[in-house]
Amino acid sequence: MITFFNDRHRAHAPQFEFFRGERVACFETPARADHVRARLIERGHVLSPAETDSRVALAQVHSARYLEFFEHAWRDWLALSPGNASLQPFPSVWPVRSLRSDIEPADFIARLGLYSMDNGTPLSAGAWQAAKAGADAAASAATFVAAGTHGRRAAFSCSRPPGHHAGADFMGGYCFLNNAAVAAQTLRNAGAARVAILDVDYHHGNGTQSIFYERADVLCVSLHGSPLTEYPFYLGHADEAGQGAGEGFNLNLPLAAGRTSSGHWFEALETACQRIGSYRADALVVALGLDTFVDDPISRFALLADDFSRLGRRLGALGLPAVFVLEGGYAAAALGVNAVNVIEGFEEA
Ligand code: SP5
Ligand code: ZN
Repeated sequence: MITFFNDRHRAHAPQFEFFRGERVACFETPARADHVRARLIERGHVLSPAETDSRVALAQVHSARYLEFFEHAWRDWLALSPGNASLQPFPSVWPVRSLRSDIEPADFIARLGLYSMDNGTPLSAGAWQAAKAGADAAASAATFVAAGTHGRRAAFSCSRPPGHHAGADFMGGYCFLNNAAVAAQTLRNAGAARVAILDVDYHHGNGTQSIFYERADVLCVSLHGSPLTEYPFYLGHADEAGQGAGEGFNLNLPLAAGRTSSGHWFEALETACQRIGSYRADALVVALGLDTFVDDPISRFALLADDFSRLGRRLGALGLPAVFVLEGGYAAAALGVNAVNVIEGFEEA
C-alpha cells in the first residue's frame, strides 16, 4: 500500500507534557513515526511525499480563527519575549460553562486556553509546520484513493502529530489538525457521496465526532476505552448518536478499560463494520490508533501484534476504498510492526 509520509514531522518535538500536575517526558515522540517508516521500508512498501495542499479541506473542518491562531501561535509567543523560544507555553484558564468563548482575548496564554481542550498538548516551535504537512499527507492519501479507477484503492498517511482529538476550533490530546476529518472531507470534495470514519484508537475521537456531529454525509464510528475512566472523559458515550441532519450518523462503542479482552474488542469491531455496511459508504477513513496494544504505556486494552493483522483483514473484507491515518500508539518500538500488520492484513483480504 502506498504511504504518504510526513517528512516534516520532526519539526514538532516538544520536551515535556503534564500528567497529574507533574512534568513528564512526552509520550508522543518523533521516534513513533520513524519506527513505522522503518518497518514500511523493511517490508517493501512505497513511500511518497505529500502532494496535495490540505488548505481547502482544513478550512472546511476547522474554524478560520483557530487556523489563524495556530498558524501564527509560535510567532506570537516569541513576540512577547525572545526568551520564550526555550519555554513551552501551556494554557492555564479555559472558557468552561458560563464563560465567553466568542471574544478572543489579547493575552497569549488566554488565547491558547480558548483554543485548547487540555494542558496535555504541548505547543512547539514547529508544531504548525509538522501538523500542516501531516494534514497534507492525509489529503494526499485521500486524493490518491479518490483518483483510483481500478483495483484496490487504499493509502496510508503516516504522520504525527495525531489529529482525532482536535475539533473545529481547538487542539487537544497531542492533536492540532484533524487529519482524519481532512481525509474524509477531501474524499467528499472528490465526489464520494458518503464517507465512513472508523476510529480504532484507544481514546474516543472527540474532535472528529464533533466536527461531523450534525452531518449525514460522514458517518463516525468509534471503538474506545469508556470515557468514565479514560481520556478524553467528556465525550464518547454510547448515547451520542448525532444531531439534526446528523442524527443516527454517529456510533460510539465504549469498552471497559482493563476488562476488555481481544474477543470483546473484535465483537465491537463487528458491530462497527455492520453499521458501516448498512450506511453503504463509498469510502472509508480509518483513524488508526495503535494504543490498544497490550504494552501501550498510557492505555488499558490488550491487543497483540497478530490482532492488528486480524483488524486489517476485517477492514479489507468491507471491500471499500480506504484511507488509513495514523493516530495514537505510544509503545514506539512496537508501532512499526503493529501499523504494518494492519496495512498488510487489509491488503491480504
Ligand atoms: C492521539 C492520542 O492517543 N492522544 C491521547 C492523549 C492522552 N492524553 C492523556 C495522557 C495521560 C497520560 N497518562 C499516563 C499514564 C501513565 N501510567
Ligand atoms: Zn489514543
